[in-house]
Amino acid sequence: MFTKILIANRGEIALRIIRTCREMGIKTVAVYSTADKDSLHVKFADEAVCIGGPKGVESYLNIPHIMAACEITNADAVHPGYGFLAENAKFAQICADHGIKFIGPTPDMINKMGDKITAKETMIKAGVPVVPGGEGLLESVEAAKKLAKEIVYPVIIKATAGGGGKGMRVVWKEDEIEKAFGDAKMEAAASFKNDGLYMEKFVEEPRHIEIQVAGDQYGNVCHLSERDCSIQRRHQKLVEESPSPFMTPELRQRMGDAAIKAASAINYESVGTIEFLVDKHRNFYFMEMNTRIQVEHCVTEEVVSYDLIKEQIKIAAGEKISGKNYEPKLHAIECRINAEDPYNDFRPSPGKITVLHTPGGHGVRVDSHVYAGYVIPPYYDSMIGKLITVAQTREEAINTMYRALSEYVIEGVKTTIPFHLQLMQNEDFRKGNFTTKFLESFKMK
Ligand code: MV4
Repeated sequence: MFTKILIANRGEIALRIIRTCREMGIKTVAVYSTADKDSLHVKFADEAVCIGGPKGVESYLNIPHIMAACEITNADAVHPGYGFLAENAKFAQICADHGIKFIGPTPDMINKMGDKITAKETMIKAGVPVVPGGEGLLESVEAAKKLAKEIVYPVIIKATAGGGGKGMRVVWKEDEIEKAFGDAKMEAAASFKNDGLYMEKFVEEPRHIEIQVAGDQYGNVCHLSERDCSIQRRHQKLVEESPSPFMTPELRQRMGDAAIKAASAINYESVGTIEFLVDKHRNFYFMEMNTRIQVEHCVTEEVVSYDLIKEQIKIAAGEKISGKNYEPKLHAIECRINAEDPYNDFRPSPGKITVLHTPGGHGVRVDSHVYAGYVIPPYYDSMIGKLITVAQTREEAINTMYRALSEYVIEGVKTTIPFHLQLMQNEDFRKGNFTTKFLESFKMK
């Protein structure tokens, strides 16, 4: 097992990783930007190293500075968390080259899933269902028009280096293709320095359901059931839950099998997530694989009783997993509490938290790095923390969530708490009657 892990991240996930390391008897090193000098991850780690200025590129994305911090603290492994360098194959390779274990998959696995056309080809070969579409890159507007006719409108143009909605355009008829192709290409080039595009059939009003997987260094792969992430806005998830209210035992069997096939196809090592689009007929299609721990991993932890960070560290240290799959025994919901104003188009609201009261009680978990007096810097994402509730049934988990949200007091900044309170009372949400389009028509009262 490792003796000292450097955490190349900040905020709640840095704290989350420090907590598990403490329980495992592993020493921790925090790295921080000058904007984060008063952060809890800095105070709670055994050691802390300042790695640069406030901007991501100056600190949490600054590979030479992070490697120097590893060197001076003698860390034997790096945990990248999510975001920043978590899916950066170059960083994973540099760690390997310096004899430092990157707690995650190999650079080759990151690359295979990072390029969406390659990922899709890999899935087709493995027998995992994918959205019907063209093979390979779209070479021209003419080729795009020809292909769209074959696929039948509506179609969607996506960036091969994409994910998260950037460089993506839905096209409903032929006279929109030229502009969509040009716009997507420009956006992809600007966002990823890779303007490669591909096309597939546009699945209307899908649900976003993802399967958590884990694989070890010996070829064992298991799944830990699903999370429903359909409640999102502009590709930002706001609520996640497990099990999905749309799930059936038969669908879980099929999606679980497909997820295991997907991870096994690249000999996946570490914890990861296979994202699927699910249509109203319960047809499902591979969308992408996330080769990292995700923000919403907590709902899975609560329903299957499994510390995913601990498992991820054990896998990286060369331990075997049992290989058995996990079924949800309870129901968990997570609300992302962001410093954003839900009455003003979710505009970011950084600043000082003047008053803080955190909820507690039966079935309540709060993963957060903030405290009264903490200043939320404007440089990073606006997440203040995650409120997770767990109960025997979905209805009880929602009721506990409503109660916990009512207890949560955060003053000084605007938060998404009022949004979540209204969502928990929404009839369609309570019935489990929602798709990824749900929030487009949701209005704050
Ligand atoms: C799609 C789709 C419909 N059909 N692909 C959004 C982000 C990126 N990961 C892929 N996305 C989508 N791909 C086909 N063929 C709809 C979306 C999509 C979406 C997916 C999951 C959750 C929310 C979404 C919101 C809008 C569009």
